Amino acid sequence: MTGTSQQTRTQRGALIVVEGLDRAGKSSQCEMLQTYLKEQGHSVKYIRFPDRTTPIGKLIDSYLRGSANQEDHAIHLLFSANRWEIAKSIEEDINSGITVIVDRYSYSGAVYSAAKANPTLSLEWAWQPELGLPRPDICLFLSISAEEAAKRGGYGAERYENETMQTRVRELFRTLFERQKDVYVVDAGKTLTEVSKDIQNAVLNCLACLDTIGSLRKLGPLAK
Ligand code: FDM
Ligand code: MG
Repeated sequence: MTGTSQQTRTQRGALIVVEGLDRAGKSSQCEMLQTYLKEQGHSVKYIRFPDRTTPIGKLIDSYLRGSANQEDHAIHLLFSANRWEIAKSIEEDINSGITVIVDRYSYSGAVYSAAKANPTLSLEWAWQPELGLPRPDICLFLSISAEEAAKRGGYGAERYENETMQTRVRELFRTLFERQKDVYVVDAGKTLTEVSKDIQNAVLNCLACLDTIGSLRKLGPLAK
C-alpha cells in the first residue's frame, strides 16, 4: 500500500463548536461530549476561547476581570487574534485525526462585541477578522430562555455578565445564525442528560457526513 492510499484511509477529525449564553451549560456539555466521544474510540481535544494562557489571552483575561480597560475595536481584534494564534494547531490536530471540541468561537466573538452598540462596531465589522479561520463542521448552539437563565443563578463578576448585555447577545446570536450555516440549535433548558443526548445525536450525524464534507473548510462571509 502506498503512503497516499494510506492517508486517504485516515479520517480527519471534526471541528465541533459549542456556543451559547453564559450559564447555558457549555462547559459541562463539552466535558460530557469529550467523555462520550473518547468512549466511542475517537481521539479528542477540548479547548476553549478565549485561551487565557497565551500573552494575548492574558490581556483578554485582565480586560474581562475588569483590571484593565481596552478600546472596543482593539479588544475585539485581540479576541480574534487569540483564535488566529491557535488556528494552525487546530488544523494540524484535525488533519491528524483528532476531533476538536471548542467552547466558544467566532460567533461569541462577533456577537459580544456587536452587543456593545458601538456605532462603528457592527456585526458585519466584527465578523471580518474571522474570515479564513477554520470553519466548524458543526456549531451547537445551546439555547436557554432568559427565564431559565435567571433560574440558574446570579451573574458572575466578569465584564458582560449583566442583564443588558445578555439580552442583546441573545438577539444578536439569533441574527448571526440566520446568516451563518451549520448551526444546530439545542434546547438547553432540558436536563443535563437530555441535552447531552441531543448533542451526541447531532455530533454523530455530523461525523457520518465528514466524508461528504471533505477537508476542513474556512469561515466565509455572512449571508446578506
Ligand atoms: N467573549 C468570548 C468575547 O467577547 N469575544 C470572544 O471572541 C470570545 C471567545 O468573553 F463573556 C466573551 C464571552 C464571555 C467572555 O467567556 C468569557 P467564558 O466562556 O464565560 O469564560
Ligand atoms: Mg462567563
